Amino acid sequence: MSTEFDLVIRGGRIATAADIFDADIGISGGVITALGRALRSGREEIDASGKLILPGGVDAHCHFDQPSSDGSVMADDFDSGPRSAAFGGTTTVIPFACQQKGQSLRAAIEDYHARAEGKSVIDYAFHLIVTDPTPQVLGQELPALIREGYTSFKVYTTYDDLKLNDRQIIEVLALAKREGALTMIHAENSDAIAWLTEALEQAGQTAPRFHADARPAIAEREATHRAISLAEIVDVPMLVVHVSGGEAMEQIAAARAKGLRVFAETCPQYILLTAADLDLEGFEGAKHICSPPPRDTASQESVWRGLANGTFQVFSSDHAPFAYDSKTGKKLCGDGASFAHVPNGIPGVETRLPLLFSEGVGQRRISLNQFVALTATNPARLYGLYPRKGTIAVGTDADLAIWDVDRVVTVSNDMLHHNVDYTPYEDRQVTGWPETVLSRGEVVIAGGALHAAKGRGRFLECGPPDMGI
Ligand code: DUC
Ligand code: ZN
Ligand code: ZN
Repeated sequence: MSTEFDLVIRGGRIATAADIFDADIGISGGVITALGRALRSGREEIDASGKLILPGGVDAHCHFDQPSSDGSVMADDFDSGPRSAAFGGTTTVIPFACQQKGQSLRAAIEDYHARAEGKSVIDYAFHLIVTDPTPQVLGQELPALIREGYTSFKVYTTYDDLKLNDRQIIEVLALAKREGALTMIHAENSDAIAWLTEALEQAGQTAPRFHADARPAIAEREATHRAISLAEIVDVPMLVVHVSGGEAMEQIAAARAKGLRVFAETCPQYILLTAADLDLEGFEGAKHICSPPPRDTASQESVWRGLANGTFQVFSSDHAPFAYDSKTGKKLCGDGASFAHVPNGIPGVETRLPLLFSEGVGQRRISLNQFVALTATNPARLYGLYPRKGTIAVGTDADLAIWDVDRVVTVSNDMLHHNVDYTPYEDRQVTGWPETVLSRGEVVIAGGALHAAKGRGRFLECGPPDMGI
């Protein structure tokens, strides 16, 4: 038997959520088998001197090939979405398998497995979206699926085809408590949004920018407070997704100060965009319609503070890819349609890590260790994939991103690999880019090109959430 490693990555600087150290990485069988200096040879070697080696990112909130009741079609499927993620330094994605009302959860999971089969270039797991928590779903299907590796699920307080009422949310939270799963919540007050939308449309205020007025921070704050209260009544941890600013953050911070285990996620759009980005020439603002909407510069500062002070545990993309110039995307109901008929969501799976690295670590708003925790380690822990994913240690999957921290890149949609016809971050300059990306020891991205086969990514069964972070 050869004593050589399959691969040695030599001379790099490694950062995890806890440490920064210089070491070679020995990889065999797709797993890190040694960390140390002057490791023996590998059948293949990568010279990483002068580079930074980070755990591959874990993007715990992205949508691929998810149908909507409005007939919109996502531009990315399980081929283009994960490939785009890999080009941006992410090696694990956790998209959603969304139950349609009236559909069994089992059927939803089978549907999404069929959509993903043979497509993804990196490993993937699924969160469920529970839209129809019938006694059958709560009593049998969900407990069985949790045991099979689907240990997290999202519930909505808004969108008619997705939302649950408070009683249903309580039932789902109680199930999560009984079975040791993690509930993620989209918190916006549906009735307030409906009333505001109607009033705006009646006044003829239908341009994309009015989307932000229809979904104000107060509506997010109220629903966040209510969701936290429901979780407190049930006495179970919960995670609030895509938090947009200070109003909702105050609710989360207050809950945590009381000792409640409320976790929180934020996304690039809440540190880099504002509602002003919805107010572009013509219909162009539709490119930035997502929910909750981006707020103002004070909100951006609040989110940065929350990333630095531990209010947020997770930084995800919420990649929800709708093409702009398309009858199945942002222009579903025509160029100039009311904001209320524009599919919600923006792309960002490839730009998530470089944007946070540059604006966060580069501008000294967060530490390098915090960057790794927010983008890889914490999501891996919360969603039951740690330590296999989300860190660099002996015994873990060799999912690695080798960064050139000095590389200056001007983001443009031409250089990205998603199937969307725009990026919200066009012309933004970043410093630092993941150059070489490995998944289970296999080079997936190098030299700006894809080196791995479509479909090599494996489905990951998630274990119990580790909520001790
Ligand atoms: N919620 C999401 O999680 N993603 C896109 C749009 C939305 O409302
Ligand atoms: Zn949501
Ligand atoms: Zn989302």
